[in-house]
Amino acid sequence: MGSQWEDKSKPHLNIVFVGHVDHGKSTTVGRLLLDTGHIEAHVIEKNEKLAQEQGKAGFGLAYVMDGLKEERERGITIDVAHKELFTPNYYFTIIDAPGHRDFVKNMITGTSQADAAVLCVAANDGVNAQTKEHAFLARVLGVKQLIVNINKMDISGVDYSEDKYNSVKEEVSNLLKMAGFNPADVPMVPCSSFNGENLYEKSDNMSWYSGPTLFECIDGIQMPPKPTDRPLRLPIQDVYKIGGIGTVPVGKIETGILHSGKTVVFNPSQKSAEVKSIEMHHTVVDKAEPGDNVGFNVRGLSATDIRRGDIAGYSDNEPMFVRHDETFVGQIQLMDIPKAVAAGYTPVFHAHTAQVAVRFVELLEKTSKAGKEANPPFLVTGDACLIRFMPTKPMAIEQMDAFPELSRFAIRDMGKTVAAGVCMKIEKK
Ligand SMILES: Nc1nc2c(ncn2[C@@H]2O[C@H](COP(=O)(O)OP(=O)(O)OP(=O)(O)O)[C@@H](O)[C@H]2O)c(=O)[nH]1
Ligand SMILES: [Mg+2]
Repeated sequence: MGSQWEDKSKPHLNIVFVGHVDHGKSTTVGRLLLDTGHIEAHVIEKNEKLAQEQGKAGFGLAYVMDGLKEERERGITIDVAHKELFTPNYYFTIIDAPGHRDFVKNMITGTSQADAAVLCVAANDGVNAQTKEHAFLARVLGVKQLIVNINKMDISGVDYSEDKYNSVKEEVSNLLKMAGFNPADVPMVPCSSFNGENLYEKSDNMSWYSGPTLFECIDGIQMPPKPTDRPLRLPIQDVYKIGGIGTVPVGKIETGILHSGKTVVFNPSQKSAEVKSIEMHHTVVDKAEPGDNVGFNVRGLSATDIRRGDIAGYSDNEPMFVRHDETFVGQIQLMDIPKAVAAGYTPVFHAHTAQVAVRFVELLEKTSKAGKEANPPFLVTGDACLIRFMPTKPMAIEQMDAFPELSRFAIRDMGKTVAAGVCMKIEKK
């Protein structure tokens, strides 16, 4: 079934749905697609019948996105799924991320492709562990525009209460401030995705709310101007070997323009190659811009010469990287760390598409509620600190003042995100 707004020449954006497990991300996506005519009612009816047979009544809408057998049996999203959504202004690719803490890695992959995000927060449950973690990760991974769906307004105990909405809204605003978003720039919509209230159709049960629907917020997204006049930076998401074509790295352009026929350099692999052709949405293009997800064919490199975590640029302004015998100074905010950490701590850093174990070499200056402290012996949850770091292997990262979009990182340890930070200064040897 085609949408009334279908037109692939409209500006394209990737939008990811994130938030704590069970807060209604997949249901929101299913409901949006249904109410806007992207899928037909009988599909949902069939899904709902199937869901009921599996003891998962109510999951008919979520099944639109949760297609895997294990997802349907467990009633959770495990891997990211993609769907097209057309609005009057945009052509979106929707990315539905899993909320379960065991699958944050998949959420990271999905979010690193996204321009915008919808954070779903169930009104009866408020801000939870992965609400927090996903908000921080969205910021670190370069999501430029955020929209909040305060969901499940229909549920017993919430009963469409404006007071309940306001208290969750305040809780979310505090979180967003901590994560580095300006809450004033983030629309928040009280919804019931289960019933389809304030998603596409307005709600009669929340007459106290006069703002836009979730669909209107999504259609009204204003993206910052594309940094086309900056040097090329293209973080590599994956590298494929395709029979008859050759080596095809894929990724999303952060800054600059990728041109067919020009030579790119991949760092930290330090390999160069000519771009033979570029493909976007299965169409060959001559050039691609910031925000575009591309696959491009390079001449003379094997699929093992370059890897995920490399950044491609041009040789007149190569992507920066820190070798394993070099250091960089960064400012971090500790979100949630089970024990105190000190110099020597070596968790995994996620920056753009790279994942590298990085050592805390020197704690330079701590900022806490008590004020500032030089060379603190250890750090705990809530502290912020300027730290000198050393990666265990070469890592592409940029300074905040040069490429803010590639300077941010998340720190993960023992299966959870413990801190978020930004690279201030690279110390080359
Ligand atoms: N009452 C009510 N229930 C909802 C609403 N939205 C979702 N649900 C229910 O919440 C449960 C979880 O919904 P999902 O859409 O699978 O949640 P999710 O956020 O995608 O979960 P994960 O992907 O596993 O993190 C299902 O039983 C839904 O029917 C809502 O607006 N109101
Ligand atoms: Mg889901």
